[in-house]
Amino acid sequence: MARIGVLLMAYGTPSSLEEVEAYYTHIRGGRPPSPEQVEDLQARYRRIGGRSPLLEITLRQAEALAARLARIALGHSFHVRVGMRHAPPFIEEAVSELVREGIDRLIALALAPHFSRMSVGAYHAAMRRALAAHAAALPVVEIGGWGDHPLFLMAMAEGLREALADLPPDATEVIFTAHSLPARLRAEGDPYEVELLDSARRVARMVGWTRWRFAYQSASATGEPWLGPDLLEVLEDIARKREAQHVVVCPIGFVADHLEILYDLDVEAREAAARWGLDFRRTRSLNDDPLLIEALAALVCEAVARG
Ligand code: FEC
Repeated sequence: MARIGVLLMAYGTPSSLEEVEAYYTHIRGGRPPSPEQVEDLQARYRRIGGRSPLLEITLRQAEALAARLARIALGHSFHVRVGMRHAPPFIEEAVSELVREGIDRLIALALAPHFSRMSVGAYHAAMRRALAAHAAALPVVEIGGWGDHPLFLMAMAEGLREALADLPPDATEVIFTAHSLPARLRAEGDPYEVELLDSARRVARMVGWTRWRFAYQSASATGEPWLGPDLLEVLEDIARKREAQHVVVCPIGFVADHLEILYDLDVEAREAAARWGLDFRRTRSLNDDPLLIEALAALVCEAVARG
């Protein structure tokens, strides 16, 4: 019987407003943010109740995945641990724990469905560094982009169908969104955009919805161009051209409620839409939706079969 470690990785969130500065410094690769930047970020957390639910939701996803894998078993024992990129419990701590538990192989799965060198690639790099620090020569399977997984697409399509249920098709625009990244990735041949557009196209087709477009959200002010169009520009454009009265945002690049959903969409984009006279809705986040958990379990089983 093999002892299989499953490392579920997500972005990470500060546990309190006092932790925001350390968190932000970590995101910036060790460069401390200015006091104004810290205050601005703390203000966003305050608007969503003081903290983000990301860690709790990721732990729930891990618990549900562990329970599902225990039922499948395949003659193995699965050890599911959560490792965050920018806040405790860090990826490094989770890897140490799994090594201590004596796993004999590791499956690394980022809770971000679309691969980019700067997101999922960086999660895997952190995992590899942590393993190297233990001189642990374990077989590792890194699960790459999984935004084309049928169960993930079905879960997203179900949420979109629910959100559209009472809306008139001729006055409603669907906007799929994902976290923006620096635009230089395009020239580098990063698969992020292609994978995102493919997911959006498939979900729209599953729901039978033709009035949709894609926008990026949550870009940082780093002084370089980021992938666009930005969601707020798209909302303004729709309102100015009177293309729709209702907009439904489907954040297809995310699988949990967190700051970028609860503030960037539910506060910032909603307020902007209201200023422009648009009725704003968004699809529910998957969180621990059984279909998402089933998708994650299937990805792990495929990785076991491969590796
Ligand atoms: O709920 C929470 O507390 C955490 C929410 C959160 C998620 C998230 C996901 C992604 N990010 C991605 C890329 C970048 C790049 C930078 C960047 C900066 C921030 C900041 C905060 C933040 N991100 Fe994030 N991200 C979340 C939160 N992100 C806070 C810092 C303040 C700000 O800029 O707004 C720029 C780093 C730099 O300055 O150099 C790049 C990507 C994702 C989606 C994939 C994933 O979940 O990993 C890509 C959730």
